Amino acid sequence: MALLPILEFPDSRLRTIAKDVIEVNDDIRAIVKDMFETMYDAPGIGLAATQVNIHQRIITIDISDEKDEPLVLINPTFEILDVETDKMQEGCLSVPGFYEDVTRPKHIKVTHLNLEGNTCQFEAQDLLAVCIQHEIDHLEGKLFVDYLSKLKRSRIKSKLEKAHKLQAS
Ligand code: GNR
Ligand code: NI
Repeated sequence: MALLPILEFPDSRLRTIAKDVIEVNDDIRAIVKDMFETMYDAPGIGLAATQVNIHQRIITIDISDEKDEPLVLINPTFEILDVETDKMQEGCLSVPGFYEDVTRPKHIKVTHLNLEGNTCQFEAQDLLAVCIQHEIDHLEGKLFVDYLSKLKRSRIKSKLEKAHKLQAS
């Protein structure tokens, strides 16, 4: 049982590209358990292993109101099913306190391994599709602030750096 510290922008470790999980074993299942605890505690609707400084392709998600629909995606990939996009206000546990609109494909097909190591596929739309794309971006070293203007991103960076300096002193 462990809450894992969450890296915050502009920490360069958030730019690490995660590696595929080779085998879904008890070590991976222990990481998933800690990630769920960390995500529910934060609280967030999703968490990518990258955010807790574990550079393997593992995502936890729960977009339900009751927080009783945990979803684990190991080695996730997605295909865009529809040209339609959706603009949604996004936030990120690694960019605390900032919320900005991001446009992404609205309808995707996700392929992943489950906790038993079996390949699974499903379609996702709306908030779930947004969340999955946001988390897969993390595994690729990408953050939602990368979709914003340079000016907005640099303002967010300065404010967070200032906050981190205050926290350290
Ligand atoms: O908790 C989160 N909320 C959220 C809202 C809109 C779009 C994406 C997200 S994911 C975020 C948690 C997080 O940072 N996951 O990486
Ligand atoms: Ni995030």
